[in-house]
Order: sequence, then structure tokens, then C-alpha cells
Amino acid sequence: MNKKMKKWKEKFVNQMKKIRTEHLVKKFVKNNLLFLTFVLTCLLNSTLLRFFTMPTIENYLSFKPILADLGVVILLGSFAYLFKNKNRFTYLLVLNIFFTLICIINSIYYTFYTSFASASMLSLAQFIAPVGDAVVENVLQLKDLVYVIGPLILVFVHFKLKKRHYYRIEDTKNERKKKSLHGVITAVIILACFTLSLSSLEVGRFIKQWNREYIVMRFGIYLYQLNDVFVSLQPKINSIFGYDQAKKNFEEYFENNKKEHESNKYTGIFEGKNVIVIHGESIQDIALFRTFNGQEVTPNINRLAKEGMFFENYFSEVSVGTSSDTELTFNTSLMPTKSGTAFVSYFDRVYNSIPKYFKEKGYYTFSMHANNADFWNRRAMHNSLGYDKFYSKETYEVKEEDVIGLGLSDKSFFAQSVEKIKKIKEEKGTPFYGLLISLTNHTPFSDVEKYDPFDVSIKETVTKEDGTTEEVIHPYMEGTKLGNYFKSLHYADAALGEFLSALDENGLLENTVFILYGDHDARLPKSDYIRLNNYDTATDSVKDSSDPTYQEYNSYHYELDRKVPFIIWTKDNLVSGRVSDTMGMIDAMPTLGNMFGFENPYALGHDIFSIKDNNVVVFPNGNWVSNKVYYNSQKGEYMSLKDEEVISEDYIEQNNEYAEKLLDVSNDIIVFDLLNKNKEKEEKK
Ligand code: GP9
Ligand code: MN
Repeated sequence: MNKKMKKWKEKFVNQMKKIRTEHLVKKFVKNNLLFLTFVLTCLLNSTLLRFFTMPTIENYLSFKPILADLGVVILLGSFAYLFKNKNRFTYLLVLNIFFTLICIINSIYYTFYTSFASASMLSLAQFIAPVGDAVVENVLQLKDLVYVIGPLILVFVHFKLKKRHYYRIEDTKNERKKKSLHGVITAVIILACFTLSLSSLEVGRFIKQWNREYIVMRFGIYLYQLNDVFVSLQPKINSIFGYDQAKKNFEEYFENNKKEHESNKYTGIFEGKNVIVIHGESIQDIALFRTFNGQEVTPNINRLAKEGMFFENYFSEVSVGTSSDTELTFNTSLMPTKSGTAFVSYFDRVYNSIPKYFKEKGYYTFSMHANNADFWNRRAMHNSLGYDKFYSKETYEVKEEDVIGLGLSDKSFFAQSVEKIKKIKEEKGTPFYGLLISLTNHTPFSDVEKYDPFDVSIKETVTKEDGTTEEVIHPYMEGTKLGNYFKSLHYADAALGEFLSALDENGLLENTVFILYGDHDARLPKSDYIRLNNYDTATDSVKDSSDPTYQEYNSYHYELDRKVPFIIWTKDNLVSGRVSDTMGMIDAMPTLGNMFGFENPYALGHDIFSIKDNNVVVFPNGNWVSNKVYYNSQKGEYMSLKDEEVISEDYIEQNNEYAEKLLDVSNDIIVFDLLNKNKEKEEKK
């Protein structure tokens, strides 16, 4: 055979091989069309979910979650081959619908909570249901339903195949077993490759599961949700196992972080005074001192902030328990739990709380909220927190015309509450500590016609050529969710003003400290903030980002804008001034404790007047903020808050470690009931 011939032969053999492989692939696709459609639609859905919820380059380019999703889908899908043709489709369809539901639920959940859903929230469904309307009205969008296309494609392919008599040839039992095994082996190989690609940090975070975005971005939605079920069962399992280790870590933490609290100029200044605390639903700093056409959004809160002590860099530290998480953090100086919520899953633990310390001082303690007493399990938890009495909806008259949004309007709530407080003062004859939880300023802020009118447009008086003037109206924030939020808050602020006047008229402001905090941000869309900062009256639209006057608004600006007010005010202006050091809800108890003369040795926050500019505020997702930096733990990046200062890696690392330890110890205290002295005694027996 000469050289030329040899070459020809080689070419021919290669060509034949190619044809055979192509043939094999074709045959494989043809024989497994239904299964492949199932795999691809499930993969498409999970990828779309990730792209829609976290539209970042890192996420787009991330290959790991695709591997993980593929592994899970093939693994579970492979069992379809164990069924005969007739039932195989049913199995794949049920599985496909299940995966689709995971995507839809997470898509809706993400829009509402900027996080992924957790099975631990199932026990909270009853608390979310009343806010359900808000979800449907404001959140359910086309992008949440696009996933339905997965099962639809599967059904379509199924009928097409049926028409082509695809199902006529039935595999033998052995063949089916073999196919299923091949599928499982393929899935195991894919999952093994995926596991090998993981770093120890990624594995660690997967086990802890509190940084949900981080996990979905690396492990895909299906593996996340599977793991979540196990983690959600942990409250039950956890409190059985791991107590000794938790106790050891807890003792070590407080040994290393022993607080020698030094007294400062505020120590004991309020001892013996009555206290009224307002839990202000969704009040954010962005509304304070803001005006539209010369009108303040929050004139009453502004007055309190100007006359009293205003903590202007104060952050709420909520997780999925929103309002209830803030109540926990404010009252106990502990963080929300890593899974579930303390109010629901751990209401039966012992807490060192503000009401309990006041009770020790002979105060009468109460809470008031005109919503269902079981919402957020308050009926049980307010008892655990040490309130003598919880005045819930049952104790208020709720007339139809007084209902706004979620329930009784703030104006009616406060008016009725004043009567109750008056009675308490007369009957008890002791100082009192009372928490009033407002309700009207709750998302979706859509009962606009029921709020006091408040204009969020821009009105301009323009002089025309002939010298006459004309009023031009630019819509600005009208019709936006943020605009409606300002309207709603303007109403809530007016209710607060009326409350203060009524308290004053009844002599209830004498010898009383009035405290107001915003419980968390209002979960408003970023695009509305961009509009707020970049509106162009010349075009009546948002400026283009290329415009030289365009103000950048990134995710850090958004996080910083989630700040809430914290104000301490007395009628005789005992305290005043702005406190600018970064502070969190967790620091309220130690700061107030110093002023009222009590100290919780197991508080995880700090008296801001002792720690001053060294404070670090940790969020449940591992992000943290100090006077210098806002750190995003999901991205592992930060934004410097002081242009001139160089931030060292040590500083970031130290605070990361601090954040992780704080979250761990706080969670252990609650889960293992570590403040329960009786439990300790029982252990020793
Ligand atoms: C309900 C109210 C709102 O009683 O506190 O709770 P949230 O939805 O803000 O957690
Ligand atoms: Mn709330």
C-alpha cells in the first residue's frame, strides 16, 4: 500500500467513525427524547431563576450551579427508566412540576425578601398569609410564571412522541434497569466533578446555609432546597445534639469578650422614668427631613429628631422574621436565628429582655398592637419576653371605616392606646414600660386614598413670555411605589403627631422617655431610588446614566439607604443631638440599659457611648457595616465609607471573623436555651 493509499484509508476510517458517533448520538437522542427534554427544561428553569434573581456577571459565568443542577436532575430523573413507558411520562412530569414549583416559589419569595425560600418558613405560612395580598398585588409578575413553560414543553413532546408511536416499543425489565443505572452513574460522575470543584469556604457555607444567595449562586437552586429541608429540621435535631459544644463556645465567647462597662455621661440619667417605645413599621431615614413642594414628609418625626437624640446611622438587622426579628433584637440584644424565626420556633426559650429588667425595677410592662395576637406568634413570645400584658386586636374596637392596609389605622390605634395607657397609669401606680407596634405604614402602601393627601410631584411656577405665570406639574414620584410609601408614611407620621399631642394633653409625657425606632426598611425597588435621585424635570423622566449630573446608585447605596431612625426624646429635652456612630438594633438594649440603669451581661451589642466609633453592625446574612466600611459577604467585596482611609485586609478579616462568631453564638444561645439557668442546674444533677 503506498503512502497515498494509506492516507486515504485513514481518512475513510475516521469518516466512518464520525458517522458512527453521529449515528449513536442521534440514536441516543431519539431513544431518550422525553428524558432529555425533562433534563433540559429543569436546567433551563433553574438557570433562568438564578439569572433573574441575581443578574451579575459572576452569576452568568458561574458553571458550578449548572453542574449541580444537572447532577440532581439526572439522578432523580434516571429512576423514570424503572417505569414502563406508560408511567414513565407521569413520573417525569410530576418531578418536573415539583422542580418548577421550587423555581416559582423562589422567584416570588426573592422579589419580596431578596432571599431564597426556606422550608422552615412553612410553619410561618399563617403569618405571611395576611400579607399575601401584598404579594399578589405587587410582586407576582410574568417573570415568576415563565417557569411553567418547562412542564408545558414536556407535555408537548410527550404528545408528539405518542403520535409517532414512540411508546410502542417497550424495553425489557433488564434493559430498563440498565438504562436507569447508566443515568445514576452519569449523575454520580457529574456530582463528583462538582464536589471536587468546591472550596472549603463553599462547603462550610453550604453546611451553615445562612447565606442563601451565596449558596444558590454556587450550588444551584435544587441542591440548595434539598439541603434547606435538612437544615430546617435542625431546630428540632439541633437542640438534641451539640449542646456541650455550644455551651463551650458560648462560655469562651463571653470570656474573650468580657465587657467592663464604663459609665459615661448618660449612665442612669433616666432611672425611674416611664417609657413609651414606638415600633415604627417600615420607617426609613430616607423620608426624614425630605420635602416635596415645601411640605415635609415626616414633620413630627423630624421634630423629635431635632429636639431629641437622633441616631442617624442606625441599622435594623432583620432576617426572614422582619418585624418579629427587630422586636427580638431590640429587646434582647441577640440576632435573629439562622433558620426559622425566634418568635415562632424558639418562643419557649429564656431571654434576658428589656421588659424583664424593667420588671425587676418594679415597672409595669405592656405591649400594644392592633393586629391578630398570633401574628408572628406574639401571644406566646411577648409572654416569654416578659410583658405583663399584651393588648392585641381583641382589645381594640376595629370599625370598618378605620381600617387601612393590614388592619386598624394608626390614628385609631394610637387614640385608643392613649386611653389604655391612662388607665394603666392610674391603676398600677408604678412606672411603666410600654411598646406600641404601628401597622399602617406596611407594604404595599396602596390604600393611597385613605391616607391624608400628600403630593409627591414637583410643582414649578413658570413665567411665560407675556409676563404671566403658570404652574407646571412634573409627576416625579407620583405613581411609584416609593412615592406611595412617602404618602403612607406622611399619614403614619401624622398619626404619631396626634398620639404625642394626646399623651401631652393627658399628662403622660411628664417624667416619660419617648423612644421611636423604624423596624426595618420598606423593601422598595431600587429603580425608585434611582428615580428619586436622578429625575430630570426637563424631560419628565429619569436621567440617562451617561448624563454628567447622573448620581450613581449601586447596591451599596441601596443597603445604606435601608437605615432606619432611632430617636430618644423627652418633653424637657433631657437628651439631644445627633449621634453619627454606626449602630444596630442589637445596640439598643445596652445603650438604653446604660441610661435606665440595667445591664444584660449576655447582650451581644454595645452601649454606643462606650464603643463609639469602633462599633461593627452585623447583618444576619453575614454582611456588616462600620464607620469605615460596608462589607458584602456574598460577594466578598466592600465599599469604603471614608474616602481618605486605606482599609487593611486585616481589618476586613477581623470583622468577618467577629461577624461569624457573633452569629454563631447568638444562634446557639437561642437554639440551646443557654440563658436558662434551670437547664444548667438540671444538667449538673
Ligand atoms: C404585623 C406587623 C407586620 O403584625 O408587625 O409584620 P412584618 O410584615 O413587617 O414582619
Ligand atoms: Mn414590620
